[in-house]
Amino acid sequence: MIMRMTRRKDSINIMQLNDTQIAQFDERGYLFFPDLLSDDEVAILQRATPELLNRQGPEVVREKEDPTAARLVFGGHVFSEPFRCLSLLPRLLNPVRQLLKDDVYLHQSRMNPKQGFGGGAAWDWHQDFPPWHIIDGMPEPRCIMASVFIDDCTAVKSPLLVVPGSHRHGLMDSKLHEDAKGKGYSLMHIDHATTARLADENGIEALIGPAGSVCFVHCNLLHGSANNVSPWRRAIMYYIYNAVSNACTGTERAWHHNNRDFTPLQPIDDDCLKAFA
Ligand SMILES: O=C(O)CCC(=O)C(=O)O
Repeated sequence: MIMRMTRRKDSINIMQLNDTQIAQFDERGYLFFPDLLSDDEVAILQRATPELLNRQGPEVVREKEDPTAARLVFGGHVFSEPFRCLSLLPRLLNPVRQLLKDDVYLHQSRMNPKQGFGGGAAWDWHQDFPPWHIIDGMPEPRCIMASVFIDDCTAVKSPLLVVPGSHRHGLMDSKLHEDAKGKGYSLMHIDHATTARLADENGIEALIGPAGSVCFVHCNLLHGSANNVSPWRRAIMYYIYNAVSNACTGTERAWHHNNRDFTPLQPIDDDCLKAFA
């Protein structure tokens, strides 16, 4: 489903979702905007991406089959000024605050570069909320994953797959994925029978769109993706915004998994990325 957001340049606070869009998010669990960032903004973010991917340290989870390749890079909003600015754009923050009816802070950010030629391995079907609830002590599923397409996400680049409406089934039984054990991240997959039942009821949709598209995804929406066997990278930057009144109580995990700074984020100038041109 393709949406457009009302965007006027004269005020950073004026971009708002309308009632239909809010109702669609509640019904389907996601809202997709194919043209939220301009080509110039995308070029700036693409230039800033190698710095994230070349990072060494505990914030980087590596691909099982190729330890030289990053599978996830957490915390980019702290290491990279363009990605910090992106997280504070009114185009992202305002819709999230509207949908959650609260101020928000960043629970985590992570880039999934999904490298080509199979370098970006599959993600089994899962909801994002279970580990945040079980490990980080996030009380309720009042959290949204703003997924910013850094590269084009086409049908051949193993796009993110979602089961529309599955978030309405609440927290499903899930198990820590074998690949995540001991790696510091927390993929918990949903069993095949449940996935099949929900997919039969609701279908599966692929999130496809040009670089600069943004999808706001409910944290209980069932999603996954296949190996990227194409030659091309398909990077997505995920910002996990949590309602301030839903702050996590756990302290077990590092800041890049479970950020403890609950200060409400304030939108900055919607054109701020241009300063990096
Ligand atoms: O980007 C992808 O292919 C999947 C990532 C994902 O499911 C996640 O980060 O929760």
